[in-house]
Amino acid sequence: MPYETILFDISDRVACITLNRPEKLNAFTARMHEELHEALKQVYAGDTVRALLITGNGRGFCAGQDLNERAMSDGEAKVELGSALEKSYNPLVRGLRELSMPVICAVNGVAAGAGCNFALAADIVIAGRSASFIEVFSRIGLIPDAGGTYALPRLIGAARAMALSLLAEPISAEQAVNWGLIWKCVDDDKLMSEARELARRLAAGPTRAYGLIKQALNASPANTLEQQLALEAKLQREAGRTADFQEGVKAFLEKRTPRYQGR
Ligand code: T3D
Repeated sequence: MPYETILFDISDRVACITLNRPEKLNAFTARMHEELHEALKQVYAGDTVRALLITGNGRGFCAGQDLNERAMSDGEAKVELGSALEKSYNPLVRGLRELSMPVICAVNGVAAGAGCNFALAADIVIAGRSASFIEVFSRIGLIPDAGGTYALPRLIGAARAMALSLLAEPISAEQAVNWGLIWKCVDDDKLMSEARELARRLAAGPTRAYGLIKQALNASPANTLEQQLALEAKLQREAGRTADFQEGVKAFLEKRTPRYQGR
């Protein structure tokens, strides 16, 4: 599929998806969802990719759903948004959360609505200092979707999640770091070099273990201590069987840098 709304490339075992509708702050369209689905399929399928980096082109990261696709004249049948979510946003968020490799999101500008929650579905979010995050939904009479009502209270607590969602006010990248919404904020001109460096570092790491770490931490909020201990034992059993674990121990004992194969 030739991409019109995203850029996609793979180098140094890192796949990079760049949302590419800069004139509309990279708002999601149906076409963009199709292309993201296709690109993620390529990431899943290839055994060369060991980390995924996501960013946006231009001054915005993503302004959420393109509202031109939701314009309704009086009397016109309303779009069935539940189905729209099931078809596009939900698989997208699930796809990132379940991807068995690290997903890094470099937020280069405003991240609004589903654009904000798409970013928060990544494993590590790093933002440029001028970026902002807005749970903009209630401004147009909607609720946070794309996993926002899941991620927000878990990341920043119930009080902040509620106020952000009800008030739909932007928060700066620095505030997002202070609240624990994202990992890090850097100067705008350093964003892509830092994010790429991070992605390359993770792509050279023990990929299977990273996938298992994601599984363990993503399951944690719903589990009791007993369930989580059992899950850790199950996943550590798997990690202990990988060639990377063997290499990690060997490299430690030989006092050298490990050479992980991702298996
Ligand atoms: O529908 C479903 O499937 C359910 C799922 C919904 C998920 C959602 O994401 S709902 C929320 C949708 N998003 C919004 O409501 C955000 C709308 N945008 C804004 O509020 C503002 O653009 C921002 C706060 C994000 C940024 O403001 P600012 O002043 O920096 O930029 P701007 O001038 O408003 O936008 C620049 C251009 O992008 C402008 O186009 P123009 O006038 O220059 O041709 C603007 O219309 C366009 N744009 C920005 N956001 C969207 C958009 N066009 C279409 N849809 C957008 N979401």
